[in-house]
Amino acid sequence: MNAWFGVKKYLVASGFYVLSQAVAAAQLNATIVDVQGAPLDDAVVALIPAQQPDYNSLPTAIMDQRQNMFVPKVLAIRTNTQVRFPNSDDVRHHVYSFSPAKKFELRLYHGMTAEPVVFDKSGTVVLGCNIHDSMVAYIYVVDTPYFAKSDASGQLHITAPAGDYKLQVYHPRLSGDYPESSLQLSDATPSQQTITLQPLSDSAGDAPTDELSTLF
Ligand SMILES: [Cu+2]
Repeated sequence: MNAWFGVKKYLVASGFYVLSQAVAAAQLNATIVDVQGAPLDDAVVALIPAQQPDYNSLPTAIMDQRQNMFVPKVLAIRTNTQVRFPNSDDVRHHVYSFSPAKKFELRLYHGMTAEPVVFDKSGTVVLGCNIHDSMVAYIYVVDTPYFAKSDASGQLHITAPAGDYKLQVYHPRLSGDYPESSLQLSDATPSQQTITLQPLSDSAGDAPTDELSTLF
């Protein structure tokens, strides 16, 4: 057998190997806790790449209203995601936000009649209902497809291509902004992170009704 042909075959094979390594998926496993070490649910971690991957099709997200509550209380979405706000209650709700990332309102309605809303700017959007002051929810809009929300045991998992990211963390009870940090994901071993959130307020707070009353 021709030796050079054998080497060429090897080079081609290893070239494919390098290519497949370059796009290999890496994993972040994070545990979100408070200063006492108690697990926190509803925390959102987002990994921001240096360059955002292309938008393919973005699934529509749902922020439901059931028994005078928003469901879920925390929704994480990528920028430009369309969100529907069905009202599954018998009473009408009037959904609004005054957050700089998205100001909008859906006037008194129930069922599926509200037009979907596109969230085109990253940031925190606090939702309220003009009728029910206790209704509050949070939409975290992030410039990345790589994000996840912690479960009841404070755990979350993100799969993303190996590489360098900015790590952002959100939680409704977190006072102020969580300091942005860097994270390098390697495909060799999953990254294990424990993220401690502080200071935390006792409650997530009420919807910004004071701002609303100044509007009407
Ligand atoms: Cu309401």
